[in-house]
Amino acid sequence: MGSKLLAVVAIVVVIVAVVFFVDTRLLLGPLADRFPFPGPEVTSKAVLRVDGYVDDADEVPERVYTVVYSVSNMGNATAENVTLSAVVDGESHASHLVSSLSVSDSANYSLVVTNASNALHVVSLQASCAGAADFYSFPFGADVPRVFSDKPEIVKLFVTPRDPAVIALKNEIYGAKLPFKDWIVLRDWVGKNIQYADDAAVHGVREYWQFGKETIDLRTGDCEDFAILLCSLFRANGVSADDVYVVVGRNAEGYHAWVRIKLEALGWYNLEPQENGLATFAGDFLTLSGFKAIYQFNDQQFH
Ligand SMILES: [Ca+2]
Ligand SMILES: [Ca+2]
Repeated sequence: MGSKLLAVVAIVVVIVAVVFFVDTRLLLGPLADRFPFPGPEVTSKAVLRVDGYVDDADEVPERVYTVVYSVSNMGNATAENVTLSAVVDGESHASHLVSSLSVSDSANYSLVVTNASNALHVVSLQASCAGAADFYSFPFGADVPRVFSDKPEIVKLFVTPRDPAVIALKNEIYGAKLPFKDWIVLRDWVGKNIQYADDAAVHGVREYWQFGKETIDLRTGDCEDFAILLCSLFRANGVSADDVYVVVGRNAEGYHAWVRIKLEALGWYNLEPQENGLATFAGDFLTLSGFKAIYQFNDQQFH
């Protein structure tokens, strides 16, 4: 009886492990190729993407900045009646209506910001049409403050799924992809390849939030740096802004930051980015128990 029970437990453990850890597409892919099941229907859909940067900065004495921005259709169907707005420091600077945007086409614009102060300015671009929307923010004029902040427009800038360094790392991690689920592969890389280091030891200040690109270069960081990089990687990998966040929280001893992700079968899951893939479930639970969330954010949202 005892050995039968053990066998049942072992089978259940294997099934649970397969469901949560293994990417069944990779296991079933070769089978599906041999026995062609009816595949998913190809749907036609417009997919919008906004992009922008500061092209020309005449800093002294007038502080005039030229912001170049665009909306592109990355989907496989024409986008009709696309609205695009550019907001600088919370004030609308321009809005456009593109009646028709063909597949792979872009509409390009620029605006000039005059008499900008030497403080931090934030540009927010938003595009939408029936069935598609995109949003992107970026700063100019001054360095983003690197200390703990509860200002949504500041903290959102730290999650950078469009940074070429983040995208390159995501692609590099997949170059050596094992048959595990995407979120396990990405968290495993971050947990194994980024070493913990105090902000004081690396930057000489008590608190210093690093952009994902900086953590990739340094290969060191503390809690928020791990969480910001991992959240940026998840977003670069296509996880919706509704489904993954950097969480800033605290317990009796102090502040901590981690990642919260919505998993298919499991729902919301708190993940300790300093741990590798083996820590999934038990390790995450032990490390994060006792912490209470203060706020959560990604590049598009702040709650
Ligand atoms: Ca820190
Ligand atoms: Ca830091």
